[in-house]
Amino acid sequence: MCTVCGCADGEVKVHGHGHSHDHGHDHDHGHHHHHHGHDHDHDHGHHHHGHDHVHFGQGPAGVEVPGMSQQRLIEIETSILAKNDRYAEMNRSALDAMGVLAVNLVSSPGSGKTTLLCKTIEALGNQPLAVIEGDQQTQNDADRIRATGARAVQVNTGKGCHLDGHMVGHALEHLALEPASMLFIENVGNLVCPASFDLGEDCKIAILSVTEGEDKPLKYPDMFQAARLAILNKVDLAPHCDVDMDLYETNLRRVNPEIEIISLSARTGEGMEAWLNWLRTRLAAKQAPAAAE
Ligand SMILES: Nc1nc2c(ncn2[C@@H]2O[C@H](COP(=O)(O)OP(=O)(O)OP(=O)(O)O)[C@@H](O)[C@H]2O)c(=O)[nH]1
Ligand SMILES: [Mg+2]
Repeated sequence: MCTVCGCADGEVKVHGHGHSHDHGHDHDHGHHHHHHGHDHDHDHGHHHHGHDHVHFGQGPAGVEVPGMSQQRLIEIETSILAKNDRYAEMNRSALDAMGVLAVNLVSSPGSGKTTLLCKTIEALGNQPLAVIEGDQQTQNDADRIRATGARAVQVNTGKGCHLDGHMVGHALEHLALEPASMLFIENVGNLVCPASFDLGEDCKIAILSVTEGEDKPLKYPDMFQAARLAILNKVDLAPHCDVDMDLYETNLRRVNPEIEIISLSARTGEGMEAWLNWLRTRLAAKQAPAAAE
């Protein structure tokens, strides 16, 4: 049970280049279900709001687990995230040292992350890059990436609902990253849990397709607060779906006034140039500190 995201966690398998390894690693977050707080002080911190509204996220921990105190939940979450952050910092140091731009693509399932990546890889031409694909099961997405000619490692999280710093560290061992390359990390499709986990990336990019509904930033604020850029994908479908593009932007900025927004269609290519320029600018900025030395 992962109290950071409130979900059950599982083991990881790292698959690379056609052969599969079952690393029997210790996963820190796989152990904490043994730490049941046997203190019987149940925090019934959920709040009833007026009519027909029960809110379980209003205690200090922001989540409730039956039988655990809010204090215990905070201790567990702090410990999990502290361990994750150590792995993430190791990844970040290694990536920074090579001037690699690493972006963490987060979204609900099916928003178009892999489609966008395939189109991006084709458009970037000879730009050195690599991809880490996160999914609970299957190598489908890594296969789709490899079909473009790019290097890809598939990480299967099993019952896990997000990539973490430790998984990405092992995936990096399978990728001989070139200096000044781009690393795209496609997270498990999930608008909740991946928001909490630093992978050592430069930034998170939230993909939101126009068919998902304008209220999604308001319903899943953590994800959109954690993201530096929001991509509004599938704009080709907007005329068919009665969507209000301005309302998408208004709601994104309500939860994150700093967020950058690019609207595009991975299918038709509309808006792709703005996205490619965004990537090239971020990669150049990544080289700047070394150049200034
Ligand atoms: N019309 C339209 N369809 C798109 C666009 N981008 C992706 N799709 C379609 O959306 C579906 C899901 O796309 P994927 O790229 O698999 O989405 P994903 O986010 O990688 O999905 P998961 O990895 O399963 O979370 C596919 O049928 C794509 O062809 C787009 O810009 N326009
Ligand atoms: Mg995908």
